Amino acid sequence: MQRLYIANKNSSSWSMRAWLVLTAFNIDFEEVLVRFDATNPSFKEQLSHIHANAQVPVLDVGEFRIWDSLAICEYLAEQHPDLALWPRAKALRAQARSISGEMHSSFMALRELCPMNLQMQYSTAEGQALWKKHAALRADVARIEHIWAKRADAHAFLFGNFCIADAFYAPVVMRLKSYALPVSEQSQQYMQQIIKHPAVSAWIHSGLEEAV
Ligand SMILES: N[C@@H](CCC(=O)N[C@@H](CS)C(=O)NCC(=O)O)C(=O)O
Repeated sequence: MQRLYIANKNSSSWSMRAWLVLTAFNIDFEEVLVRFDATNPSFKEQLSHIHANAQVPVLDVGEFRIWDSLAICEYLAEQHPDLALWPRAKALRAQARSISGEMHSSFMALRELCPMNLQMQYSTAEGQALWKKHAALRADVARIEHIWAKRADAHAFLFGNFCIADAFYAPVVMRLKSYALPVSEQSQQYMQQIIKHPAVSAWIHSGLEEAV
């Protein structure tokens, strides 16, 4: 069976994306979690044995390994044409790929200033302080809100049903929530949709249970 190597569910946002796609679409896989914290000083060394780039996620499909979250999702979409991992309509699929690529390569201020940490309850004041101080953070969130606002149905996922693009934005939802960053009502509706999704709730549940 294919095997997905991930790090802690509390904090590994890239692992979360690939795991969510496999789980949301009921694709069989075995999960191998390599702990990334003070209890495991050999984390990096362990990762280097899994793949030379020493990062997670890595999907081992038997014949070969795939070492990038977006490449893993593209591979899964190719392997399961029967499942709508990307939207079926060509134009929507192109948009979904564009915003997933944008997530993959952008939003550095949000990623650096607000790391994913499911167990951390920041006070509103902490989030507000970051918000006031960093124009780049406000710009990242404005762009993300613009992307989310384009969805056709405010009560659905980005392209109707949950797809790879939603998995890519799920860790963003976690960050906006933990740091209580000020977002519109419309964005909050999307965040609720993501949090309620069974695969996302399962990930959050395990992340909250993890020893730190
Ligand atoms: N572009 C990579 C990024 C992977 C990445 O940065 N993974 C983090 C965990 S969330 C990692 O392995 N960090 C450990 C390190 O870089 O030492 C992907 O999309 O898979």
